[in-house]
Amino acid sequence: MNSVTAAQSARKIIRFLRRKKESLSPLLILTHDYPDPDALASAYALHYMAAQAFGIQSRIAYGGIIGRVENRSMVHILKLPVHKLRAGDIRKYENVALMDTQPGFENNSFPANRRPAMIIDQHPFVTKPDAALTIIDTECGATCVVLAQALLILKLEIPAPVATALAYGILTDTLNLYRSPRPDVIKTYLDILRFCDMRALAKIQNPARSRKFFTTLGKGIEQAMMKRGLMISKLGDVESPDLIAQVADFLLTYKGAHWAMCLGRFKGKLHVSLRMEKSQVTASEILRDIFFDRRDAGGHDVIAGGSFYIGSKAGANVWEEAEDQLIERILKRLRIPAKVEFYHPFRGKIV
Ligand SMILES: [Mn+2]
Repeated sequence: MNSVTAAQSARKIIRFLRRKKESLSPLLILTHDYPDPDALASAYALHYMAAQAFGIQSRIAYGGIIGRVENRSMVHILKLPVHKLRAGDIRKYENVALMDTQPGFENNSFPANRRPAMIIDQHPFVTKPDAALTIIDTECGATCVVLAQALLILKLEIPAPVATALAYGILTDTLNLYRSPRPDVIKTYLDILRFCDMRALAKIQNPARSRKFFTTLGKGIEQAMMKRGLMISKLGDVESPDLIAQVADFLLTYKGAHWAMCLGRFKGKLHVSLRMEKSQVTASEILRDIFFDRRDAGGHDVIAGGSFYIGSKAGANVWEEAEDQLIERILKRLRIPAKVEFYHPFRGKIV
């Protein structure tokens, strides 16, 4: 059992920044690719704290794109100073802080042969990562809880955009605080909430959705197939990997679905999202078990994701084979008998 509190981790970060402030500036704060609200909020809070309390200049960068419409509206409404990672960035910056990810994870653009200055993450590691400061708190609910604690401990003024980003990061990563095992997670959220812009938060949570979102969701529903509480949907090519996660989230809400797995193709990679109802087993462990390389998957207790390269010029049969293999493996892993047939719950006559 992990008995660390967010405050203990936060104090470690503060001590580290205080001790290293001269040598850390300028700092590159790198999130995982296709950053989610937690990664964005963590990076933004570190960026703000480093400058305000320690005079450390930093730049926030992310690989991939910000795909999910809520996340784009978060960046837009809160005016988050985040930038797409440029080709020379990692070479240029001696100091890199990895947020909500770790070196060696497939989900970030950090080279495996470099040692980051800082790692602040909540995901269980496969091999213990090495950095000047490593904070991995697997029970903090969201990585940004630790950063929020640091701001509170420093008694820094917390501007509304920073607080709003943190609150949204905590809400999304903990499924509205449902998945927050420790009382200090809820306490941190409540402490931050009074600095929030609630109007901005509501706007971020209810963005206007594109036609692409609806057509992808429509395809996800049409393609959905079910077998003993496991719902699987193959989306084919998608415009952004975030859509795969969103469709998986949605399909899991179907009555009787205990598991939802969505597969989608994006830029030569097969992306997989796995969602589960309860967490007697860990979703990320299951996804790792069925992947060909365990390092390509990660996540939490009820949410997991991963991707691996198939090839941008690969033929349809190569993609299908990889998808079918994953489906075969998840059935085995969940001990669902092969002889039970899949059925399409949303096809056919509507009565
Ligand atoms: Mn996170």
